[in-house]
Amino acid sequence: MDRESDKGARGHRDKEIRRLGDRKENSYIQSLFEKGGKVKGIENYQIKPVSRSSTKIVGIIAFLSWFAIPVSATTYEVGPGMSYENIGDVPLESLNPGDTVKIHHRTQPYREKWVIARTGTESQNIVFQGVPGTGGELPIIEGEDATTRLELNYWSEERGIINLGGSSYPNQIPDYVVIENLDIRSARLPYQFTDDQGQVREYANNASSIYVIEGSHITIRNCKIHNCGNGFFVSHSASDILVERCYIYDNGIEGSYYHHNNYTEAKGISFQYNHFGQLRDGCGGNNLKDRSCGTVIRYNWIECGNRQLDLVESDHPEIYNDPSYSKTFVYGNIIIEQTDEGNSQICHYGGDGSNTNQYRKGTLYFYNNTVISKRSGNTTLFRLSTNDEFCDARNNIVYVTTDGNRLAMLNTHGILNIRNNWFKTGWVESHQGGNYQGTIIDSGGMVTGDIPGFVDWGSEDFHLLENAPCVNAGGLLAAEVLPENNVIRQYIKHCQDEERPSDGIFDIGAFEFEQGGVETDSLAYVCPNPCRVFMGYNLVTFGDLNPGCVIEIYDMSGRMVHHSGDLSETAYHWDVNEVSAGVYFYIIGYLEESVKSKGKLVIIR
Ligand SMILES: [Ca+2]
Ligand SMILES: [Ca+2]
Repeated sequence: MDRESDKGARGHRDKEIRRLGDRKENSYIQSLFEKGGKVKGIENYQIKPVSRSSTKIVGIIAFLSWFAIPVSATTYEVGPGMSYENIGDVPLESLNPGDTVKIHHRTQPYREKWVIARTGTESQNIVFQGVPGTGGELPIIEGEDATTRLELNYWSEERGIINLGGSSYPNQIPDYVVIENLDIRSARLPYQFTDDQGQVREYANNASSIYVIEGSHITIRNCKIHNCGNGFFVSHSASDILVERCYIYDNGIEGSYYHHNNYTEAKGISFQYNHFGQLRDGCGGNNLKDRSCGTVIRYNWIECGNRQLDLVESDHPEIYNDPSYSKTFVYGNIIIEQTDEGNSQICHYGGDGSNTNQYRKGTLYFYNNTVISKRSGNTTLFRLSTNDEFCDARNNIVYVTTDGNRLAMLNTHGILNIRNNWFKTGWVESHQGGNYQGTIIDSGGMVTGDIPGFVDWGSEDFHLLENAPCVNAGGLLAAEVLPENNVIRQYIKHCQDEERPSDGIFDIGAFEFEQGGVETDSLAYVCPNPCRVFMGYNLVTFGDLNPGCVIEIYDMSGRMVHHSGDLSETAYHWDVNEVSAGVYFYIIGYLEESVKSKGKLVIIR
């Protein structure tokens, strides 16, 4: 049932294609050839399916042969008194790599909508860039009563304000496109727009601010996305999508569970530094719903929604057969159930359709998140869809405001490995009684208590106090997440980020205590530092030690790479011949005493 809005999208597109008349047919046949498709009645012209990169190479060769003279990048200035009064005045059908459409803030919204179906390159993106007002106000792209440049000719116009791909003219598959600094709003019923034929039409209920039909290397940055059916939507033909620093809120359809702030299905998608806020009043959709492979959700603030995270299956083989489908990374996020919003489950991982063979069935790596539930009744952290779904949960704070026994880890199924998490005292495995068939593996380091030690509950400052039980109580990350998905940043309210302080031992949760939680003893020295192995230095000396100490050395990921054992001398030499180049952290500690000294150590080879 939950797939209805998505299925609706596909069904509608099929219908659109079937009813294509002369206007769109030629380019549709051409696009089928480009995709290696087969056209009935003209089999002689059928080409074998080719990989996307081969298609791209063919396209590039054709492009180069048609345009022997390189085209230089153009900046189109849009706004009051500029060369282009409206966005639709820009020749959007002939944008080229490196072109930028600068949309300057004005008091009145731009009531315009368009398609992006031109291709940039890795070094020369096509950019739609809002230029904020003097107070930082983003230019507004208003879907209600928006008009469309008549030169454009694309389908699924009722599904988005800015569409990517799915177009007859122009008809490139967008690649390397950036959309940034825009406030994009109001695409859903009952709003209307004027289409590329000059006809007034209504939006679909599942319309989006940005509707990605196809395309690669698409970046959405620093946009506000609100008052739509689905806020941001990506369909399965897209790949390598990045959503960062966006405020996505106030979307959904009243009484519907099938319209979400975010609804995506792509081959490779990352969300970072975003603020996902509440849906529209009376809307039952999820906050971040995703059916992608290669999903990374890190350093976001995600509050409210039926479920905060709904990470379910794809029914497209190019996605569910991709190796990255089996690893989903969720880390460094602040995830909040603010009141009693809909479902009591925070994170669903697996699938929601009838074919369980297509479920994710891999591992959800869920670490260094701060999860808060203000529900009056039960909260369940994970719904893992079947016992083939596995979750590795480390270094997370999971705090409920009510009694601890209202917090369950699992719903009915799944295997959960827990390590170095802070959970409220009294937490239970499941609220499902006899229906519970899951398994929890306690791998150690767990901390429980009544309060995790937040700086200020009232202002939702979930940084840690110096004496918080979560400080230096974290553990190692799973080897599978390193190095690419190490926890090295942390969120700043809102939509910003900073380097996560590091003292070599993870704190539990999304924030590291600022001062590192350990004292510095200036008496000990470390030399040479940096240690230049290529110049013949292969020993690092720790001097002026107090006898009885131990030295521990960690890499950037928090993994201990060396332990000195108990020392009885005042100096210690670490042989770095076999040690990789990089930044390390050392901690000089004493048995039965608190840590005394720490610092960074750099090895250059
Ligand atoms: Ca909820
Ligand atoms: Ca620490």
